[in-house]
Amino acid sequence: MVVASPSPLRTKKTKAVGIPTIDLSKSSRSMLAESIVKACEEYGFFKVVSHGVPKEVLSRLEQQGLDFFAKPAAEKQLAGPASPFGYGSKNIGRNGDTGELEYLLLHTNPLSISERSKAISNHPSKFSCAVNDYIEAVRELACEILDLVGEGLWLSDKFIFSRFIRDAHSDSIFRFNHYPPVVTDPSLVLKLHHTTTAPYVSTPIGFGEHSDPQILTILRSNDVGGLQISLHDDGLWVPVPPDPSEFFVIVGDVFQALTNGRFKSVRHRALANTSAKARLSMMYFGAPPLNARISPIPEMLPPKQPSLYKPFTWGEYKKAAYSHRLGDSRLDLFKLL
Ligand code: GA4
Repeated sequence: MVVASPSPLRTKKTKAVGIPTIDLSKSSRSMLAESIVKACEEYGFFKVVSHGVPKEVLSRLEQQGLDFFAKPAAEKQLAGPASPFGYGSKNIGRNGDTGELEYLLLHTNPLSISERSKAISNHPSKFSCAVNDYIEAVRELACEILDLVGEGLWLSDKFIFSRFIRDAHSDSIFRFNHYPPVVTDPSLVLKLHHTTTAPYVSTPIGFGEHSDPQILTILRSNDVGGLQISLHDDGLWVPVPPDPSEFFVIVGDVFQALTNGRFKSVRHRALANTSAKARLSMMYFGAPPLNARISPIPEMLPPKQPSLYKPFTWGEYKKAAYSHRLGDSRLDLFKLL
């Protein structure tokens, strides 16, 4: 069932909006399917509760993230630079985007995780085990959501979406973002640094505005806020109150293309963290194999409804994404009309 979340936050240039919430333990399968499709169409974003992923899987992964980011900078650098996988700090992508964060980017392939974990943790098998268990659990959740979408859209092949991320060659990735507390009080910045350079006057950015290129993203964070979504082109941002026990689902560009624009890949961003505690978020980005061909599925192309996008492979799309800036509208590059 879709319910409005209680008492959303209200800050400058933001809008109070209830985030759609899908309770997987309630409602019939067909009602769930209908609610998820509606949330993907209207918001491109929703929260999932009663998801069935054990708490222990979440806390074990969180601890691994905290342990890594607590290491001295020089030790963390041994796991970098992120090109694209590994440890990165402040630089995002290859084209000059920056943010007030540090991160770890990993391919979800267990072999690749096992290889990388040696530079990340003093207990590599503990780290890779925590990451693999988490990925396995959220992949299952993602597949369940994708199958419900298939049912909600009345597709002849209900598993068409989940098959992409179940594929052994799926290009899905995993990301830890760590947003350390930043100082925003201008007078404090001057006192701290004894400098005349301009201090922050508005809230700095943690991770700039963008849409996710993949099919869908499953996000979880600790109890520190910062995530915002943009629902309409009205320049207003909707703050997403953090909920460490639940997941948020983000529609990506490929889902928008597969549904011929019926689903919206939501633009989102994370503000720099102005609280005293660090924000830690973890994302699973569900993607097809590199050679998978992406074009609107037949049911999304009724007579007189032309395809909005040129067909592309996920590899082609990814290449285009990585050669542009974070905030660019990548899907526009493949628009037909
Ligand atoms: C956004 C979603 C994922 O975090 C990510 C990001 C990637 C990166 O950080 O390397 C990108 C960004 C993301 C989209 C455009 C390109 C690539 C940074 C960037 C400027 C891992 C992804 O797949 O695309």
